[in-house]
Amino acid sequence: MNIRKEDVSKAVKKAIDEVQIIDLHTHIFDLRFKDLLLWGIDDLLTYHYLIAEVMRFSDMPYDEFWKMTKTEQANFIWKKLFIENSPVSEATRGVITVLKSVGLDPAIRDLESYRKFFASKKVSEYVDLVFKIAKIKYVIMTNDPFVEDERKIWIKNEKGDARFKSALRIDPLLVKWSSSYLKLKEWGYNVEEKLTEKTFSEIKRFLSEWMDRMNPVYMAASLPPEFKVPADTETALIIENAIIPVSYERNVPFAMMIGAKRLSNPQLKLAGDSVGKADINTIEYMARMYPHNKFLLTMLSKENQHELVVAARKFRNIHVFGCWWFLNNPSIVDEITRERMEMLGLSFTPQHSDARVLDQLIYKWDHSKKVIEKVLMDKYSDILEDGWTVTDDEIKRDVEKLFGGEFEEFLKRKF
Ligand code: RAT
Ligand code: ZN
Repeated sequence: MNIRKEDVSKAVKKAIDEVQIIDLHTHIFDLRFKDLLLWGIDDLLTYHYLIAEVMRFSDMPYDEFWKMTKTEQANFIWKKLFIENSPVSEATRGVITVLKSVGLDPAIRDLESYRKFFASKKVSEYVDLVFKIAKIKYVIMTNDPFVEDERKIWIKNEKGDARFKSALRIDPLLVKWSSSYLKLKEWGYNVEEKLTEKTFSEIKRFLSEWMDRMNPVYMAASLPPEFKVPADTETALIIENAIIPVSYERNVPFAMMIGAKRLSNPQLKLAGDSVGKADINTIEYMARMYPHNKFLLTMLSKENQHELVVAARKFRNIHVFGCWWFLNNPSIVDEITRERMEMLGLSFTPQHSDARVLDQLIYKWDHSKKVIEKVLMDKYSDILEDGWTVTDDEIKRDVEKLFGGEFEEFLKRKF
């Protein structure tokens, strides 16, 4: 039934509230990975986004912070960012949203009682609870075969939880070849540091074997602002001679997450990465040169967003996803989502969570959904104003596309 103008908000809200989300990029793990799955209040408080924030309110030497136990770090962060200051940043606000959503009272500000609540939970039940609250259909993990703790679980070939799909993360191959080739050698691949034909074919064998093992939805790498293809660099040569052919043969898209400046402040460790503007020519070159390949794209710099959308308009083998990391703040999600919708319609995925802690699925989605809802309401209002009509079913269809449906369609297409 056609919706009246004044009822559009309600219909969009309902569709967004009910949609089952496909979360394209996270760092959470299923239960097979035991301690690699982070959850609960102490993991929430020691999230690297909060570590970066807390150090701004302190002159504690970095080493001293890293020497503390996780509980001590969490106490410190709680005191500084929640008690001595109001939690108005996006990452602190997220903790409050989680507390409230799991039924705790943020107003009591009692860290010990929150700890007791999480200690009483069984992790398997808690996974179910978080998926239920956040309304997640499935998440895609980040799976790096070069991380020993992960690798040893994968090689057991145990069956996982269908709600956790995998993504084969290949940063070490692309950005640390001088050490990664030694690992490949150790694992029985006949490679040498020099990028010979034999080495490319062994890298391809490595990727294929890990694809057999992980059944990944895509291959992914986070790449620096200076990322450039074509070029006479290890990164570019490995991409064009190994990643691109395997990605095509196996029909496994290559996700490029571009613009992360690693360890700008090494003292902050994982929290020390920064951002830089990247060169869009590389993306257009790859999409043009390899029209039968599929590319998932997200860029970290706000300054790259407009040209990325334009590139996606030119190349249908690019699927743009997410407001990544430093962009995942309501004001920026709002702007970028409008920009994308105005130029791509519904042919993109506005958001992924990047959750590192299970519970973050709740707040990252809660906050993003509120913004996406506003954008969509405005867009429907504009066309209704001019006499177009929409039905409940059409709104539901559109919302499902934005929260993973269009991504799945992209995966099915053959270019
Ligand atoms: O958002 C993050 O947590 C970052 O540290 C990165 O993990 C980034 O998302 C990545 O996947 O490289
Ligand atoms: Zn990530």
